[in-house]
Amino acid sequence: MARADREDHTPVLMTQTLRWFGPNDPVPLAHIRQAGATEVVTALHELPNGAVWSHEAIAARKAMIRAAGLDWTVVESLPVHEHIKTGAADREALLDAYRTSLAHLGANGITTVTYNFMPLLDWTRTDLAYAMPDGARALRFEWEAVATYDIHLLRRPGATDDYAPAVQDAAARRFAAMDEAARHRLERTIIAGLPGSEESFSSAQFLRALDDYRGIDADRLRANHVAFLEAVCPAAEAAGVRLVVHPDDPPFPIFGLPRVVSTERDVADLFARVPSRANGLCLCTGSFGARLDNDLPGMVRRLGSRIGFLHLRSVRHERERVFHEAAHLEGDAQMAAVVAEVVALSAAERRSIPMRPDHGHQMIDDLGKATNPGYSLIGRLRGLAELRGLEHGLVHARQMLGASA
Ligand code: DNO
Ligand code: MN
Repeated sequence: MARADREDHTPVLMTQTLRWFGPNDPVPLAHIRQAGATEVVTALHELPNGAVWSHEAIAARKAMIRAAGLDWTVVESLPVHEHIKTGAADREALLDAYRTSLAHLGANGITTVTYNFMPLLDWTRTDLAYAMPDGARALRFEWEAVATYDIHLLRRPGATDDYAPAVQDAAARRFAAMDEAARHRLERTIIAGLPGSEESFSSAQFLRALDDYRGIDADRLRANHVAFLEAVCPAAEAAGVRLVVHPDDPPFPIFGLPRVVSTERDVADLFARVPSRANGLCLCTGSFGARLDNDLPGMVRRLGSRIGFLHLRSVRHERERVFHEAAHLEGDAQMAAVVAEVVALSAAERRSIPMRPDHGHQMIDDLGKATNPGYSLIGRLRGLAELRGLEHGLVHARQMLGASA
C-alpha cells in the first residue's frame, strides 16, 4: 500500500479540550489533564475588555499551561468591546487593539480565537441549580422568569409588549409570590454575568446600558458585525489565526436586544458577506440547539469547512423558550448524529477539530462546592468521557464498514 493510502485511513480525532478560567479557576490544570483533555481553552480574563493582550502576557500563560502537560491553541474569548458592536466613535482604536492582540496571539501559536457578538449580555440563564431527577444540578432557562424580571424588577419601558399575554400573566403571578430574597436571586442570576461574560450589571446600570442600543436593530447590528470582520480578518489571516463566532445563547432576542448569530441562515449570510477563511464558526450545539428549527447534524455537514471549534452539549426543551441543560448524550441535540457528522468531516478534511464538552452538571463531590456555574469539573469530565467514547466507537465502526475517508 502506498504511504499516502495508509495515511488516509488513519483516523482523525477531535482535539479534546476543557475550558479553564486561569489561575483563579477552582479547577486546577492537573485535574483537567486527569480528565483526559490535551489542551485548555482559556483567555486572559484579568484584562479589561478592549485592552491589548501583550506578547509577554500570552507567552507567560502559555508557559504555565505547558508546564502542566497541556497546550493552549484556542482562545475563548477575545471579547469584542460594546463600542465595536454599537459602532461608537472610538471603535477605530478598539479595532486597532483587537488586531494587535490577534498578531500577538498568532505569534504565540494560538490558531483559533473565539468571540461572540451578543449585545451586553453574554449567555443567559434563569436558574443555576435546577435539580435533575438523579440529584445533579443543571442550568435552566425559562422565558416566564425573564418576563418576571424584565417587567416587574427591571421595569424596562415597553417590556410588556415583548411577551405574550399568557406569559405576562404568569410573570405577574410569579412576581407576587416571590419574597425579597427570591427577587434578588433572579436579578443576580440574569444580569450579574455568567462565567466568561465580560459584563456584570445592577438593574440600574443595565437600564442605562440598554439605552446605548436604542436605534440598533438586527440589520444595524449585522452591519456592525460585518464591519468588524472586514476590519480584523486581514490581520487574523496574517497572524495565522482563525476567528470563530460563538452563537447567541439563547438564540433569540431578549430584553429587546437584537441577536444576529442564532440560525444556520445567520451564519451562512455572514460567510457570504465576509468570505475570508479567517471568518469561522464555533459550532455550539447547546446554543443553536435551543431552537428546534436548527438542524444540528445538518449544520455540521453544510457549514463543515467553516467550523473551527466545537462546543458539544445538549439541551432538553420543556416548552417554547424553556429548556435545561441535559447530560451530553441526552436531551434534544441528537449528539450521536452530530458526532457522526464531525467524524466524517474530520476524515474528509484530514483535520482535528478542537472540541470541548460545553458545561456539565454539578454533581458528586462538586455539589455544595463553590464552582463556576456550568464549569464544575466532574460533570464536564463525564461529558468529555461520553463524547470521547462516542467518537471512538463511531470511528471504529466506520473503519469496520470500510467507509472511505
Ligand atoms: C455557552 C457557553 C458559554 C460561552 C460564552 C463565551 O454556550 O459556551 O459559556 O463560553 O458565551 O463565549
Ligand atoms: Mn457554547
